[in-house]
Amino acid sequence: MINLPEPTEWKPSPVELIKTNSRFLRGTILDSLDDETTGSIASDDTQLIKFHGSYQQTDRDLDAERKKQKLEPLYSFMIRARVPAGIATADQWLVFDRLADKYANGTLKLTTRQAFQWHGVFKRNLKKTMQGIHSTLLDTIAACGDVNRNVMATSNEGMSPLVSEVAAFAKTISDHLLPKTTAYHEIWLDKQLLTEEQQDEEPIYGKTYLPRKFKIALAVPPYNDTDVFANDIGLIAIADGDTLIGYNVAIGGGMGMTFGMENTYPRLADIIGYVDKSDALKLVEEIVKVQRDYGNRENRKLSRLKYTLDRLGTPVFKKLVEQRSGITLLPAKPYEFIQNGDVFGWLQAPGKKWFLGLFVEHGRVKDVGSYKLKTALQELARIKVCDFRLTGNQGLVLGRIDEPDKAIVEQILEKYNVGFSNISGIRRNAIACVALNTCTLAFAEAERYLPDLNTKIEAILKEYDLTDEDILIRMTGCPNGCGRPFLGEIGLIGRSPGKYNMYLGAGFSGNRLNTLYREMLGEQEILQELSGIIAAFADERQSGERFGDFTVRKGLVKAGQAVNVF
Ligand code: SRM
Ligand code: SF4
Repeated sequence: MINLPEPTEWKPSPVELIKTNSRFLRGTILDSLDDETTGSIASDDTQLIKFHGSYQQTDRDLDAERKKQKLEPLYSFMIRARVPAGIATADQWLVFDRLADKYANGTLKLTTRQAFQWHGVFKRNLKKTMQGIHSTLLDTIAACGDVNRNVMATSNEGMSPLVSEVAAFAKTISDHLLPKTTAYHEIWLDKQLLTEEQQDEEPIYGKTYLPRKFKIALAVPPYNDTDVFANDIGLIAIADGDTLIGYNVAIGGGMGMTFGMENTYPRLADIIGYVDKSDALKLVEEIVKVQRDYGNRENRKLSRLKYTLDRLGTPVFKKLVEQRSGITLLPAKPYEFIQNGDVFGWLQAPGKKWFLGLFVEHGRVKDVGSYKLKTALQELARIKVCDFRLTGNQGLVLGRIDEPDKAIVEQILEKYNVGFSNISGIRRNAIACVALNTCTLAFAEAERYLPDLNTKIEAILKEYDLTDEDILIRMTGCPNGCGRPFLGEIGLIGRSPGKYNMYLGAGFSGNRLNTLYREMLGEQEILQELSGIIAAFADERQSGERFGDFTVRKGLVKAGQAVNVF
C-alpha cells in the first residue's frame, strides 16, 4: 500500500502572485502597449505576455553601446506560434513569411518544438503581428507561459494512417489543454467576449495556472524525432499491425539545469505504463492536474514535473494519477526507437504522396548570398505544391507532394541553391538554440557559431572518411537546454563568451543522457579533444557502433541516466 500525500501549501513565488492578480492573464498589458514613452512593457506584464506567446527581449549586440549613450536597451519582442504536430499549410507559410519581413527581423525561426518564432518585433507592431498570425487560424496562445505548450508529434504525418492519427491526437491534446481565458481575444484581437457579469473560468488550470511550463510530445516508433523522453509527458504510439491501439506513457522529462545549483538537473522521463487510446486524453489531463496541485510554487527552479516526481517518488505520483482518473495503467508494451534525428531526402507514402526532408540549418529560414532558402520556400508556398511540416530538430518536411510536382519542387530548390543531399552527417544532425543576440539568458553563442565550428569538425571527420557518419552534436548558449544538448552524443553548453562545457555519450535514439567530459573549453580545445576522440573512433569502433556509445564503452565518460520503467 502506498500512502498518498495531500498537496503541499507553498509560500507563493512572486510569479505566482502576478498570476493570481492578473485577472486571468490580463494584467496591465493593454496599458503597457499604449505607453509610447518606452519600447518595453511593465515588469509584471513581461511575465504575463509569455502566456500570450511572446517574450520581451533586447538586442544584446547593442546593449553596451546603448548604455554608454544613456539610451534604454533596444527592446523588441519574440513571438512564438503554436503549431500542433508542426503542420502548416502553404497559405499559413506565406502569411508567416510576410509577417517576418513586415514586422520582424526578416527571418522565420523553426524551433525545437515544431513552432514558428519571429524575432525583433517592436511593441508598436505586436498587435498587428498577432492579428496576422491569427488570420491564418493558428495562434500564439500558450506557446509560452506556465501552461501546456506546443504539442509535438512525429513529423512525416502523411506517411501512414497511424502517423496521421497520432498527429491528430497531438492537436486534440493541444486544443483540450488550451487556457480558456478570453484575455487573448480582448488584448490582441480587440474582441470583448465576456459581458459585465461574466467571469473567465479555467476548469483545468485554475487562476494560478501550472507551477511552471509543461511539455507534451508524441512519437511513432521507430522514430523518436520529438525526443519524447525530454518532455513532461511523452506518449509512445503502440500499434497492433498498422492500427494504433494506445500509448506507453513517459513522464517527468526535462533538460534544464542551473550551473552551481546541484539540485537542478536534466532528467529523462520515466515510463509508467501503457494506456489504451480511448483513455489517453483523460490520463494526460490528470497528469497535468496532479502536477498543478503538487508542483512546487515557491521556487521556480524546482517546479517542473521532474522535481515533483523526484520529491514524491514516481510510484506515488503514478498512484495519484490512477486514483484520481480511475484509469489503471497496464505494463508498458515493447517498442523500439532507432534514432531521434530527422529523416532527410525523398520518402513516399505507400503508393501515394511524396515527402521531402529538408535541412534548415538551426531552423533559421533566411536567404544568404546565392543560397536563397527563404525565397525558395516562399515560391513553393505560392504555387501550393506542398505543405510545410516543422520537425522537432529545427528542420522542415515538405509534405503531400504529388508525383508530377516532385520535379517542380526539385527545380525550385535547385534554382535557389537549396541542396538537400551532400550535407555531412554531423551538420544534418546538429541542433543549436537561438542564444545571442536575442535570448536574454545566453552566456555564449550557439546558432550563430555552431555552423562555423561544424565546418572545422567536418575537416577532421573527412580525414578519417567519416563525413557521412551521423553524429548528434547539440549546442546551447546556457544550460537551460533549449537545443536538448544533454541528448547530444556531443553536447556543448555555453559557460561564458567563447567557452563551453563538453558532454559526451548520449544514446543515438534519445534514450540516454550524456555526461560532463570537460569544462570551459574554447574552440581550439574543443577541436583538439574531438580530433583525438574521432581518430580513436575511426580506428577502434565496433561494427555499427554509434559515436555516443563508443565514448561510453571506451570509458571517456560514464553512461548517463537511461529511461526508467515503473
Ligand atoms: Fe527554451 C527559455 C528558446 C525549446 C528549456 N527558451 C527560453 C527563452 C524563452 C529565454 C527566456 O526565457 O527568456 C528562449 C528564447 C530565445 C529566443 O530568442 O528565441 C528559448 N526554447 C527556445 C527555442 C526557440 C530554442 C530553439 O532554438 O529552437 C525552443 C522553442 C520551443 C517551442 O517552440 O516551444 C526552446 N526550451 C526548449 C527546450 C526543448 C524542448 O522543449 O524540447 C527546452 C528543454 C526541455 C525542457 O523544457 O526541459 C527548453 N527554455 C528552456 C528553459 C529551462 C526550463 C526548465 O524548466 O529547466 C528556459 C528558461 C526558463 O524556463 O526559465 C527556456
Ligand atoms: Fe537561451 Fe539558454 Fe535556451 Fe539557448 S538554451 S535559447 S541560451 S535559454
